[in-house]
Amino acid sequence: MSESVAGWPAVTGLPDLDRCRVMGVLNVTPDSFSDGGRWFEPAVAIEHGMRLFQAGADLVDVGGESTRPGATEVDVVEELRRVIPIVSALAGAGRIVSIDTMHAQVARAAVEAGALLVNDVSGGLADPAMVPFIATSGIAFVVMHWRGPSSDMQSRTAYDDVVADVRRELAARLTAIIDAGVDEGQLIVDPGIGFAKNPDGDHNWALLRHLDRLAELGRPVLVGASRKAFLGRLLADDGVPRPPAERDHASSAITALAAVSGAWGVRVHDVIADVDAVRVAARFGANFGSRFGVRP
Ligand code: PMM
Repeated sequence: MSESVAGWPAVTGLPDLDRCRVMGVLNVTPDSFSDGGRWFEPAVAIEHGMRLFQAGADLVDVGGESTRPGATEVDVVEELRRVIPIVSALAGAGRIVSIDTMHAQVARAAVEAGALLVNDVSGGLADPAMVPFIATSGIAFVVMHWRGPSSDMQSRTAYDDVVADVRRELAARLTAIIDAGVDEGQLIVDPGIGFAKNPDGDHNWALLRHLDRLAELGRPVLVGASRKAFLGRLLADDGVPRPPAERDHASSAITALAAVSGAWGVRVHDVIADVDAVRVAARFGANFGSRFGVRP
């Protein structure tokens, strides 16, 4: 396995960086939990994507289907209509684009349009054609921890030990995906913060505290905690959860902690603050020798 300059395993087709990557979120949906509808018009979405890059995002994750708890599936034709013009425009401008989709057909079209990474919240489980496409294309692939569709994922939150169970389930996915012909170097893992995790947030906090256990799987770890409900609950005033758009400072604090803990990347909405958080963490981590797989 080749090593990147920072000690993280290299990922096929993606440039090396000596710090945690900042992946900006671009949801081209009418109904995502934190920014639904804001970037639904193509021209507005492209402009927002370019703004994320100008703010310092290393890559932008374009998604056309909301995965919030209770969300229903989007028709593939509609998903293609939403995301492909955006991927084409951003990739055509020489930027690194990731496609957030559970559909192989959308992943294929996005890769043809220039995407360098496929981010599948189902880890290849939702569409049987996804893993074969990843194997033949050789494209980088995010394998997120997933226990079932968003429509009923909150009924799948039983764990004996959430860190050990998520790690074991991710390891099983990696093995199955590699056995299906995908090269290990294509793979990134993600604990799936907020996906089939308990509503009070304990599962999410345990996973964030033990990113090192996930890093032991031998692949880079991506973390998507930005603006999620467990932060709204943490920051609740008089029992009323803080709304998504007011969770960015807490999200950036998680970015700094995740980066120091060895996260390869963070998937975030408020890119400017997170880029600064990553720079702080890189300096802080370097002082303490905290790098991927190495305990400070
Ligand atoms: N979370 C969301 C969507 N896509 N992808 C990865 N790899 N990890 C995540 O945690 C993740 C994801 C849901 O959040 P959003 O509605 O803000 O996009």
